[in-house]
Amino acid sequence: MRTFKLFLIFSICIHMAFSQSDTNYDESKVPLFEVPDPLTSFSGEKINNAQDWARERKPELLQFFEKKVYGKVPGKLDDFSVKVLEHSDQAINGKAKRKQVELTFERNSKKLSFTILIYTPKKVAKAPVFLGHNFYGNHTISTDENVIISKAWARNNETFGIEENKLSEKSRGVRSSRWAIEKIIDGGFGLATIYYGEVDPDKNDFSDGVHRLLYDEQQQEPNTGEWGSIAGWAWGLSRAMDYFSQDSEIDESQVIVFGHSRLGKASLWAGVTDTRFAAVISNDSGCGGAALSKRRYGETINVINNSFPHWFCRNFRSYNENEEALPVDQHQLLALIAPRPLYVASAQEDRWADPHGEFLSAHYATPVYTLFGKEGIPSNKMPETNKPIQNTVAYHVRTGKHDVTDYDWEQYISWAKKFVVGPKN
Ligand code: GTR
Repeated sequence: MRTFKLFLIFSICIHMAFSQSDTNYDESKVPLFEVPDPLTSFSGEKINNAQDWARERKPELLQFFEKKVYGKVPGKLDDFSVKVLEHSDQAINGKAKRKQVELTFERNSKKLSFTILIYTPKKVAKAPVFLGHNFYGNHTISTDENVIISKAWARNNETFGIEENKLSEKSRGVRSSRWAIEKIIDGGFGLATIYYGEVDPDKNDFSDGVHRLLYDEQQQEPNTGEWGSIAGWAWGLSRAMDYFSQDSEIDESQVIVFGHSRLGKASLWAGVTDTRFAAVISNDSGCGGAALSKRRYGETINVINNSFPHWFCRNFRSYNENEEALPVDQHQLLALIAPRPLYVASAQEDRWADPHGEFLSAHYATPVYTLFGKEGIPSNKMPETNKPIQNTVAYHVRTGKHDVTDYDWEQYISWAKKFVVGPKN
């Protein structure tokens, strides 16, 4: 166990804790806390090898995060029908194939469909693929005019021309800057993406989206301890993985699950719960993602549970303003991905997501990677901005804001070539 030698200053106005004015951005005010040891079990037993980790420690940690943080999926929902809505061999300047595949799930006379937009490089017969949700519809990730516009509910956004919660032509390509498709294709990777609102609309309303397919009669919302939206989005990523196993153009053993911000929280949870994902990327995932909760820097558990009551399971609320009671922290979530490659990325100006807390989390997950003979983030000293550390666990903090940039993708591509596709370390 290690202790931060930092001072604790109590917030005077606990009741106001979810207003941003109370947000702590001062490193010297980060509370003193012990970092829970990933290699000591809840009963105090020391874990010394990969077998004991897999047999004893990994299951109890996984169970904790499932019961107390993200929530349990209350049943199986993995039968689906597949419909190829559109495909072409002439995408991305003739370098890629495009496919739009709709998966449909049915349960208790309720239906859910979502569409995966897939680009694969023509030069690779069976491509490794980056898979991630997008925030505003598949048609926003590029100017490709053949991408089908989702009919699902979307958050209004004046800048993107999204009104009355409907997506339209006006928003085509508005998020192109976040998806370096050409670089991905040129790098020999495919890209698959899903509009997360088709899996579960991002609002505090459990009458729509995937959750309702698993309700008992009369049930209106998940029970305490059952899945919130993050687990719902992670579920969608796993179903895309199911589909990939039947698509001959995709190498299902080389799928890298990716996500930004709330969708980075979802990619982490998907990577933890579904070991078929070969590697995991968290881009600026922050609180409830890669960042250590006990630091209470930037967004806190109380703030996130009050702003987004539908993201986590209700049990997580017992840690509002009560991080010291948590027997775990998010570095142990990261450790659950071991020995698979993991990339944690931050942005310098994204203080809300606590870049330092994201870095430390990757560092404190490292002893578990070491058990497997893999290299993590050995030093507790944060690297300079724009100086990535790329081992099986990788980390960078780049200049700029909360976003996904070409710089981020360039790092992910070069790292994935080495640790996912290339000779495994
Ligand atoms: C913020 C939220 C963050 C992060 C972000 C995003 O409002 O507080 O945890 O998820 O949204 O997803 O862009």
